[in-house]
Amino acid sequence: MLGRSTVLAATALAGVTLLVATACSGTGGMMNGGGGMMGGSAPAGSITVQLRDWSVSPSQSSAPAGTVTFHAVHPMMDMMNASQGGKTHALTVARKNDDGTYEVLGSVWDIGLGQSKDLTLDLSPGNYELQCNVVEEMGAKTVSHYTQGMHASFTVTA
Ligand SMILES: [Cu+2]
Repeated sequence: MLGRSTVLAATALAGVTLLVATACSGTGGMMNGGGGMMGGSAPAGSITVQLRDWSVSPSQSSAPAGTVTFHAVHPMMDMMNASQGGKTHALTVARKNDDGTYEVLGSVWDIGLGQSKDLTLDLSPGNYELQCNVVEEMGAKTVSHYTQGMHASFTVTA
């Protein structure tokens, strides 16, 4: 009697373990709130934005108005440049106003080497800029990622 219930319990436990393993492998970034350790997988329909020293490169430079998800990636290959800064990057989506000023709509910060974070926004038609606004103190000098070239224009169409 005792032996049989032990076997049943073990079988049930094995089933649960298998379910958990399947759920994790399917979602990637789930374990740490969307900041996948190894880059994470891009959500369906998202625009991948490569953040490197010193460039911002979206997989497409425009999107139709509505909900847009940016999958911001700081690729492992960027480690070659680590000595000049760029330990972490960030992604800010800013709308460009007619008077030349920018209005920040959303940001994700602290994207370390090999990591990614997602940013979902509801965008209306217009001109935008994708920016990395990280500013680092490198000894005596201040390194602004934006000034180094980390920005790209982005268009939202009607
Ligand atoms: Cu940066």
